[in-house]
Amino acid sequence: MTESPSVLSEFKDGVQTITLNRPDRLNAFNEDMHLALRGHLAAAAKSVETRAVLLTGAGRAFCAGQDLADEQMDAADAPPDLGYTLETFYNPLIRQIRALEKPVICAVNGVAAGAGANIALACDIVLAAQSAKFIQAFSKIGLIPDAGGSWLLPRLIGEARAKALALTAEPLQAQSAADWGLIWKALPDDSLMEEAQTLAKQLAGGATTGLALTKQLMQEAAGQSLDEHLDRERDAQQQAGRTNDYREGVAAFMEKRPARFSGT
Ligand code: T3D
Repeated sequence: MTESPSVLSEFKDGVQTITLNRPDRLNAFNEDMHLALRGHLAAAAKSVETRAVLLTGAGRAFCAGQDLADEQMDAADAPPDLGYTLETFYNPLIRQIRALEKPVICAVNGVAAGAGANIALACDIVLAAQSAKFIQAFSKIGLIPDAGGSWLLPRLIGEARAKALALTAEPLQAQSAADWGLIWKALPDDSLMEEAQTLAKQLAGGATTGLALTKQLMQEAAGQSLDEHLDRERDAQQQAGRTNDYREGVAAFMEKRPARFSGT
């Protein structure tokens, strides 16, 4: 296991498992944790062996968002430039997750609050422990939902629910999050990690280019007309059709055997 104080990373069966590791602070983000996570995601993006990423948290929380202990101000202090924090840390992180050409699974092991909730929601498939909850905590401290939250939430669950969650900061239980379509599944606490690992391993054994293109297409769709998007599908399918994995997928189907995808 490669270890840094604030983020752990472990490789097995084609899956890079990345664990936010500041449990005493409910895995709240400081600068060190941002930089460590960025480094592990960049390594996962670059590694040919890594074909899926699993993101989770150590201890009882997934992530409580920004470390507010770093944000305390005296009355005499000038107001902070939070735009800088977003531009330097959160925005690159969300872009990095969305651009990663491999599936990113998030196992939300406990409370996900503030930017912590929205980082989870930016992942491709979100599983959560039944005891976990999602909190758009920003309004409680006078902020707006960041880390992509004000974009993702209305798209995932509609404007009415998105606004209510953001304006009230009411916790949303994992099962309701799943029922609303905010996440993929809520699972019993004691089976979350096993199921997340099984899913990540399954995706790591998939046709990596096809999965990456699928992710990209889904993400682009909201900003395109059907006409534009049909062209994008044509180009992506052309690319997928040129992979070894497509050849293998068709051969495996015809030979009535499981496909052995190489990720090429
Ligand atoms: O730069 C910028 O600020 C811009 C970017 C902003 C992005 C954001 O994420 S803003 C939103 C920041 N997050 C929050 O407002 C959430 C704050 N935390 C909470 O509301 C609660 O802790 C939870 C609902 C997440 C969990 O509640 P509970 O009762 O299970 O735990 P707790 O007792 O509140 O927390 C346990 C410990 O973790 C506690 O420390 P202690 O008393 O044991 O020494 C608490 O202070 C600490 N902790 C929890 N969240 C944070 C935190 N410490 C620093 N920062 C936190 N965000």
